[in-house]
Amino acid sequence: MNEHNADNTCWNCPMFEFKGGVDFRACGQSAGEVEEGFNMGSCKRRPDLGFFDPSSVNFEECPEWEKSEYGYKLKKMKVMILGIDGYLGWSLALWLGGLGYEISGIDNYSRRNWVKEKGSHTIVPIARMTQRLRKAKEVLGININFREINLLDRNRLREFLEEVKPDVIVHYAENPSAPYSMVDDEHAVFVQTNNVMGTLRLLFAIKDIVPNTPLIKLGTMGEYGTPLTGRPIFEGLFPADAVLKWGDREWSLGGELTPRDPVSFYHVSKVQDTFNVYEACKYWWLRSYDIMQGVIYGVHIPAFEEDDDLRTRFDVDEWFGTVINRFVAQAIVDIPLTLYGSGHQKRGFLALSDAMQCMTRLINNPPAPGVYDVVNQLSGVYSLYELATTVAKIGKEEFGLAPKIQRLENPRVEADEHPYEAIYKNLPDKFGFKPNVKLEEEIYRMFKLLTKPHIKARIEEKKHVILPKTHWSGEKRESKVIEIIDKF
Ligand code: USQ
Repeated sequence: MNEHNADNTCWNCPMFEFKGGVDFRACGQSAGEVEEGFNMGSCKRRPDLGFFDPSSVNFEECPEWEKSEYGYKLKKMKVMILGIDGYLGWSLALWLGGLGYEISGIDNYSRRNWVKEKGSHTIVPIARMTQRLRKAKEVLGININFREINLLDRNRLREFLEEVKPDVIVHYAENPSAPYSMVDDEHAVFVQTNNVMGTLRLLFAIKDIVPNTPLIKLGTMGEYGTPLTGRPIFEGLFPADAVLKWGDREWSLGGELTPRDPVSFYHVSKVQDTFNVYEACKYWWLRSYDIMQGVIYGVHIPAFEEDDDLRTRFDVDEWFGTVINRFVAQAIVDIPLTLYGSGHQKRGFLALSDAMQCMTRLINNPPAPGVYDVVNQLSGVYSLYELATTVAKIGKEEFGLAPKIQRLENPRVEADEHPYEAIYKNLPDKFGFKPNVKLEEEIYRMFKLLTKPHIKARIEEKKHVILPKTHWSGEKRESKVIEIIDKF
């Protein structure tokens, strides 16, 4: 079968260095006099080719790109993961390391500290970074070039980029919690400063040091909100044939950014990032995929099974736990599953290992210079009620538990009755993504791991930080129970 990225050319490859005078700008303005041979350049890996037209070589023909399970991949591609100590960052490091990518990364351990601030800990124990790195090398043969760096530390970030000169950058280094951003003004200001300014620092550093290096940036489906008209949630940009109709006039909307309606100050930070990344691609011809990721769940990638010190973190507290992960933990320690509001809210979801597959496929398909593109990264849409009952049934039938569901007064401000038509075609259609993990299968795996006595004990120990107390109104109190459901 033809690999989905076989026809990509040197336009997409970060090894290609343009000769200069090229005008990639999205706005289409001329850069002035364009010298002859403007679309020529050379290859960093194959200097013997001299100057050539980037359209003349494709991935299938290039010996630097080899066939892999996820399309053609650049040999020994250097991937830098920002936020490598987190739930996703650590998983991606091991996943890609196992596939032969060269891994580097930064982190300042802030996730560990934020969870500590809540009085919680990761339910699945994780090792210190030195031990993680040692085990990755000993057990999996993966060398990770790690540096403790805060993304906002301009000089150290730049030094590390200079040292590594990555072929692609994955940016996970943000505070990911909606409730954390809604605690008070200190937290809201922190989240927006940390996330938005960190990304802005990064964009300038890429422009100055590695302008050919694609940025794969983690955004969120929560940027879009839940449009009550039921209009489809497109992938970041309107499709070419979308029109705006007003009175008897009509305009094309094709290619414009779609409206955003974020659902917390955290989600607002992601919207701001979207604009900053979009602008950077326009002004400086940077290249980026902005990933509108759904809620991730799960505990599994194959590397985790090799050694307990290789596992990734797993949070279930009210700030950092996400909904499916929390439900499973709640079922295990007899807390009725906390369904906020009506429970009819719909969201997009994706299992951890499917998220890793998506990232690999995006990395293997670098965007061309100046390209800002968006993918909605999810594999299914569920209502929260459906999820709660699925978790409860598996807990009951497979693990002998007696879970209940509690409908709670919603601490958040969000629509709980709404249409939801998320479009998520780019990853399967353009990048060849095929979800491998079924919801029930991953929930089963989660139960299996979390019911181990030492892990169950760690949930018990933090039972007091599971119920939501952070209201979008600013109040700090438990939510009232509206209904207990024990039949499903
Ligand atoms: N919810 C419950 N019960 C709970 C926790 C949450 O009913 O115990 C509900 C929330 O009200 C919300 C939905 O579940 O309607 C999702 O909440 P969540 O806490 O699992 O996820 P969210 O706050 O949306 O944020 C998470 C990640 C964030 C990412 C986002 C993707 O923390 O970093 O951006 O998922 S998305 O939801 O698609 O925006």
